[in-house]
This record gives sequence, structure tokens and C-alpha cells, in this order.
Amino acid sequence: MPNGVMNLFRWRKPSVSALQPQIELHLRQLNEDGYTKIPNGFREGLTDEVLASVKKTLRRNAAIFGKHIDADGHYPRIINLHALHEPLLRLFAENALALAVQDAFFGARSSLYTSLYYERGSAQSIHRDTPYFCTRPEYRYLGVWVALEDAGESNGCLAVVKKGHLIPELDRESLALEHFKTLEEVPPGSPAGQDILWDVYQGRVAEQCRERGLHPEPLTAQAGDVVIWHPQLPHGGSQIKDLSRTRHSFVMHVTPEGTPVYQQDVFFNPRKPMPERASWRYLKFRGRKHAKSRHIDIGHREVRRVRDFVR
Ligand SMILES: O=C(O)CCC(=O)C(=O)O
Repeated sequence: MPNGVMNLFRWRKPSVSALQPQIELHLRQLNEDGYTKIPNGFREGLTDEVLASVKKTLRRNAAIFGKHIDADGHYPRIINLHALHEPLLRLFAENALALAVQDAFFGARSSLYTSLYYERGSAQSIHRDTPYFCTRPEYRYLGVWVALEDAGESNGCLAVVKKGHLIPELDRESLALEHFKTLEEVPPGSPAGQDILWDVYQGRVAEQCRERGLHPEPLTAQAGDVVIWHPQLPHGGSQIKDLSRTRHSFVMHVTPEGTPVYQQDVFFNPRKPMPERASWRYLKFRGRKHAKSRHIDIGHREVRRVRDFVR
């Protein structure tokens, strides 16, 4: 059979009912362990195509991105690159199983809120995402990570604390009041290194993990694998042993359509009444919604309007 014909045959979009046993398996893992890894669910060659096209877009805009390359030759994380480079949205909209797992977790259609493109491992310390992805109602969020190349211990794969999501939520109000006179004074966010509540919260979660004998473990992945993590899962990026290596990957922050996302001023003030409808507009890509974004943030060093770039 010629290659193209075989691909068509192999990659016909599976119906949700055909996927049901796999959806149930991944949903169970997500709820019981706090994460699940879905082996390559994309059409053959799709992640390579997306990565090649991302690289072209970055090169075309070297005048903006180029000045942020680090000593090892890599870009810092880029926030909402999909707003400039639409093919990244294929990693959201063209994985039927991953989408069905998200929809089943939410009991509603999943939509993309924001994204992070990583050229190298993040080596990010272990954290829960919820202080910066605080929804109303709460915990209506998932992290969806796609390996665009193999990720192992040498190039800093993900790290997860299996079952760490089951540790009950901390008393966030008391914790905030140890550092602020009133909950109204808690800022939505602060720069890394000055983010006192973030550091204290993540430190206490880590302490509770240790007390229960739960520790971070590396989670390796092959190009095309997808990892979905629970809103409360402590996770991060493991140490990078070979700094010359890349680890291209894409993280999507997803919520049910129409769900608003707040930051730490709301997370640490959980009884504060807040609107339960998102204020932003959505765009559609291949039948799935994504929040309209007009800006791209390069490693929190430079924020540019999408229209400043060459497509
Ligand atoms: O990609 C990684 O290394 C970790 C990403 C992460 O922890 C996050 O986006 O919250």
C-alpha cells in the first residue's frame, strides 16, 4: 500500500465510543495517581511537522526572539506562542483520546486557556499549578503536556509526585494571613523570587508529601506522548544533566469552555465571590475553542503584541 493511503487508513479519526476503554483507563489514572501518560495519539509525523514549523517561525522572528537565547543556545519558555503560530493548536485539537479524557474529567468540553512552548527542560521546582490557574468553581483545570522530542533524564524530563494531588488543600486563608494583614492585600502575582505566598504554599505542600513518603519521580516520554496532570498534582521539571540538549515540548493549560481563571489573589481568598463566566473571547480551531490572546510573553522578559511578529 502506498504510504499516504496507509496513513489515511491508520489515522481516520476514531469515534469516542471506540476509545471508551482507553478513556476510562486514563481517567482512572488521572484521578488515582494525579497524572496519566497517553502514548502518541497523533497522526504519524504530526509532531515532527509542528516542531519543524515552530522552528521556522522562531527563525523568521529572530530579531525579537534572538536576544533571549541563553548561554546554552536555547530560548526561555514562550507563553502563548500558539497565538502567533497556529499549527501548535493541532497538538490540542488533533488528539482525539487526549481530548476525550479532558472532556470526561470536566464533564464538559475542554478549551485551551494558555500555553507554554519549551525549547529546553524547565528544571522547574516541584509545584502545584492551582495558585496561578484558580478557576471558579475551583479545580476546573488540567495541564496537558506534549513531548515534541524524547524527554529523558539527560535533557530534563518531567517530574511528578504520584498521588500528591490527594493531599487535602491547605488552609490557604490562614497561610496568606501569616504574610498579609488582610486577604484583600494578596496580589494576583509577583515576579519569581519575590513570590512569597507561592513559595510558602509550595514548600508546605512539599513538606506534606515528604511526611507521607511521597517523593518526586522522573517521568520520561517519547516524542508524541501526552501527559495530563491533575490541577493539584505536585510536578515540575527534573534536573538537566546535559545542558547542551534541547527538550522541545508544549504545555497547554485547559479548562472547560467559558470557565474563568484567576490568580493568587483569588486562590488565597477562596470564599471571595467572583464571576463564574470567563470574560475573554474564544476563537475556534478545528472545532475546539481557545481563549483569544493578543500577546506573546518571552520568558517573562519581554511581552510583545502578536501583530509585532512576522507570520
Ligand atoms: O515542562 C516542564 O519541565 C514542567 C512544566 C511545568 O511544570 C508547568 O508548566 O507547570
